[in-house]
Amino acid sequence: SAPESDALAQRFVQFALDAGVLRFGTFKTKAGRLSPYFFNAGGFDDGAKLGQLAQCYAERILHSGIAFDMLFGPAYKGIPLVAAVAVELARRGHNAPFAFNRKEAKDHGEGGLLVGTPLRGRVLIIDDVMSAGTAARESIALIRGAGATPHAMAIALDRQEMATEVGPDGTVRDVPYSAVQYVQRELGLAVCAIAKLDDLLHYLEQQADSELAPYKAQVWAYRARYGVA
Ligand code: OMP
Repeated sequence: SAPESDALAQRFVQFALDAGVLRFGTFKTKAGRLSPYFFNAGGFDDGAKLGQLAQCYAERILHSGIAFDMLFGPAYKGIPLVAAVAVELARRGHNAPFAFNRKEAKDHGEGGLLVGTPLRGRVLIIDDVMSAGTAARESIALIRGAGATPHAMAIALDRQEMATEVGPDGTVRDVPYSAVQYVQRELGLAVCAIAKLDDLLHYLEQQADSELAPYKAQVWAYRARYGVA
């Protein structure tokens, strides 16, 4: 039966499908898994789509009640995201400073790896997708290194799949919890996602007669193989 969902998540799944950001087929993820779906946030590639995406983040962040003193967007994909979300939060009466990082340190001018307001206080990380959690760990280390507190994370999609870890012998293995669960339970951050795999499944369950119907079984099978409770 269809997993539970909410109106914002369902609107967002529809929006991502219409924008071609969410696609079905055969894709290889960063962790090397063959996935029947892929979410490419780079496809929110015009002003209207980026604005609509920012509205979804702002709505999820404000409804979740997460506290924050500033926003951080990890390079590269998090940079336009954090800027757009900062504009939308300000429009809703929650103006907050923001910063982002460079991947390469500059050796002239103002120098350094960070651009924007110096990291301080409770930082809310704005990122696109969480699968195995590699990107999240990097942001958290960077914020701690700057003396600020990685407090929360807002993402567009939580794939709700098993995180991986490297064993003592160097082999990569699956662990029975997701990256989001790890970041929440072990690192103590609050995490909110506009949508998650369960919301996609809820959406597919409503599509009995559409051209998406054949993908329903594939996505369920992927969840059975790699998903977490
Ligand atoms: P982790 O760093 O392992 O959590 O994976 C997140 C990254 O995976 C994203 O930043 C993307 O580079 C990529 N990704 C997507 O963008 N969309 C997906 O649907 C799946 C992945 C992925 O490779 O797992």
